[in-house]
Amino acid sequence: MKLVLAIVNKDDSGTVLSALTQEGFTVTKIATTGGFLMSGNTTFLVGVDDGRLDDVIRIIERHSKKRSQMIPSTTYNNNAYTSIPVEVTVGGATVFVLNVERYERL
Ligand code: 2BA
Repeated sequence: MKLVLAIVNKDDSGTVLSALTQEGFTVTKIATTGGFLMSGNTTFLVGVDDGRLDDVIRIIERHSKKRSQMIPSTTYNNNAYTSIPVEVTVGGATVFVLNVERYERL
């Protein structure tokens, strides 16, 4: 068994969640915050049998879009601070797959 930990843009989280539950996966959704942009994203925990791992990843991939985001960046030059927007590409999804040593529903 594996535990899939997937960080998804919060704008995609509704469609990712619906697709996973429709396909019969058990999902826990956590509201999280990215350390770089400091904006909200969503982390899904999905416990899955090894044989269905690729299905989970494919569903997350299908419903997570890449997007560009402008973020302010400040530089210091000639005794003055200048704010220059920088474009950052976010997503589609960041996925970690962990081995599960034990799974019990008590
Ligand atoms: P954030 O940390 O807010 O990062 C948002 C986006 O900013 C990232 O998109 C990446 O394109 C950019 N970024 C992050 N750190 C950067 C840096 N030091 N310099 C330049 N650009 C940087 P994604 O890679 O799609 O990541 C989206 C979110 O997934 C991240 O939000 C974070 O919450 C999570 N994440 C990504 N990689 C992770 C990792 N190795 N460990 C834990 N969480 C991760």
